Amino acid sequence: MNKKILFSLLTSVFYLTSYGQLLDENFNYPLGQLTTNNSGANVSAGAWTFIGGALPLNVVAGNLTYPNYASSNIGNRLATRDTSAAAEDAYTSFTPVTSGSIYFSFLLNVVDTARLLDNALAGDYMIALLPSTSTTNYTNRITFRKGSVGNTFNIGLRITSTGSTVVVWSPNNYSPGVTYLIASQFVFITGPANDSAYLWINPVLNGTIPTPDVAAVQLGPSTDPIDIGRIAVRQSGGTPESFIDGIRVGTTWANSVLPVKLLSFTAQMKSGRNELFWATSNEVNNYGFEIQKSSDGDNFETIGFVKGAGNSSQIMNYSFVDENNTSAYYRLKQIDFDGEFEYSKIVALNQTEIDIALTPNPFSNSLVVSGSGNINSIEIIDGTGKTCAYQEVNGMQSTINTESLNSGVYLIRVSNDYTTVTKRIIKY
Ligand SMILES: [Ca+2]
Ligand SMILES: [Ca+2]
Repeated sequence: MNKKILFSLLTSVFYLTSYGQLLDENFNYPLGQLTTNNSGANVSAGAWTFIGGALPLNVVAGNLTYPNYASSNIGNRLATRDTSAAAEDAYTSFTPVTSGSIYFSFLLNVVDTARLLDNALAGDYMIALLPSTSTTNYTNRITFRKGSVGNTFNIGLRITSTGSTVVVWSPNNYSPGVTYLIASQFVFITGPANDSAYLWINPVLNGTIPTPDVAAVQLGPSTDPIDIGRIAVRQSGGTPESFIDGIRVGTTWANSVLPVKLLSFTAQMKSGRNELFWATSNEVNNYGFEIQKSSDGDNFETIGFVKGAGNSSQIMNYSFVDENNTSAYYRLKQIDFDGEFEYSKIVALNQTEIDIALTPNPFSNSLVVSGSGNINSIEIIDGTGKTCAYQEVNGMQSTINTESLNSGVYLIRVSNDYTTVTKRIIKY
């Protein structure tokens, strides 16, 4: 029996909307100058603000990619240059954070180490955090200098440039032409001149927070920032020509550096029930998913729970069956073991087309009408438009008595709450 009802099927690829996620910058902009600097193209449409320096930051074609990183291979990328001339610095803003931690991560691919400062020196910084009202009080300065062997570089962390803070260097030499994932944490600590910062280079992305490569503490007498609300990209004579991409900022490691990446979320009405399917590509600390349903897309109730993988770098497939096949909105509430949670986008499941099976056709004294969803009514209409038979239905299948009909061609009209389908039938 051809028993099929077609319904709308919505599929999308996205990340879970992170609780605690403050910025996800993939440079998904047209190519050209990032800001309004010197009447520039402003391809970020004001998302980035010019601080100073003439030679502009440019969005250029191509992407940086990094396995299992959520902001990999999206949009375009940012190009920085090495120059002794004044070059543009710019920042972008996010909701200011005043306590706890702030994490940020980005992808870096250095093109040329030629102009980097000698490794006996303190180097120069290229990315840093800023308070929400400052363009000068840089914090968590991600700093570069020449490596200990030719054509390599070192990466270091300097919490500020004031007071007696120093750059703390990773001991490793890094190479041009390789994309690195760099992550950093700033920690607000009660009391003056005592905040701390951490740095990771290529952290493992399939577990809990790894041990940092570098730790730095604000030594004073400088003043700790009152808040952090901006991240800046900076160019100077001591920073490398490079590509930067995939800048993420958040208040937790799991929600900034490594969110659960939801590859797909699909809903379909099938066989009298609603089926949900989703897949993740990496999970950290994932307790599981509450399945939430709504009739209006606004007020959701939890109708089920599916256990998560905990920690995984594999593609994980999940499904859930809602036996109630009404039109509905669905979303997932992904919950971490520590109780933090985030919602997926909403998938709407609306019945937009009904397809029915009529057995037999041509028919004689009875006709079986089948759908895989509920049918509310069946109506048979003759060539003059007159209703010859009508039957209310509460179910997916019904048999209608057609003994009283004369031989000939009719239309059958099958309806439910959402739609009506009309087909041609013949009585012999
Ligand atoms: Ca990108
Ligand atoms: Ca402090």
